[in-house]
Amino acid sequence: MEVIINNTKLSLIQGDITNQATDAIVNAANPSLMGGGGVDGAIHRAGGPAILEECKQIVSRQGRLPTGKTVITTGGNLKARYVIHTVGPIWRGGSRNEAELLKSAYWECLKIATANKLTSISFPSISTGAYGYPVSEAARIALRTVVSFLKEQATSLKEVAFVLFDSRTYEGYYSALQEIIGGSNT
Ligand code: AR6
Repeated sequence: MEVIINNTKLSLIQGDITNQATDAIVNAANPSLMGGGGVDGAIHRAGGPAILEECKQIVSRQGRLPTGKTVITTGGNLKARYVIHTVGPIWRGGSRNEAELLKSAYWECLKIATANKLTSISFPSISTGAYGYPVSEAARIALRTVVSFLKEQATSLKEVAFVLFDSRTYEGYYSALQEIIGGSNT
């Protein structure tokens, strides 16, 4: 599924983000930036040691990455030139500022991509794996944040893709996008 927002294509794809050839892919990391399971593990495996090397340098300079913030590194052996690492919130029932933190993770990725004049970016479904965020709520926040950014901010981005690993997650994002572009909840 795809829609155009202010000259930028927003698309939903089911697949493996490590195969994406966009300028950047986003990693759902943890504050240590030392790798992990899920999409984080897959990106470090596919991209090779150059990514971890740069993450180590960043952490030694600026410390752990707070939730909702981002850093950018090489894409190593990936097709993508860059990896934008962000940390989504751990789901703790919804009253611990999770929604704001998840929004911030997406917004900061779009900001750093724009600051680096990138034209395309791919996102995974941040926080909905090991961090336990319910997919339908996370999808609404993710897509609303991207749509608001594209409507409000000048950006170099011509393409924003969500690369969703399994059909359940894809369906959650598909329903959320239909609801948002249907205009009922923007
Ligand atoms: N391509 C696209 N999506 C993927 C891929 C892939 N190759 N592999 C998994 N997913 P998770 P989180 C999906 O757990 O919830 C890590 O250990 C997955 O099916 O990767 O933000 C980090 O180091 C799910 O839909 O990230 C942190 O400690 C989505 O990516 C922690 O997990 C996110 O699942 C972060 O947890």
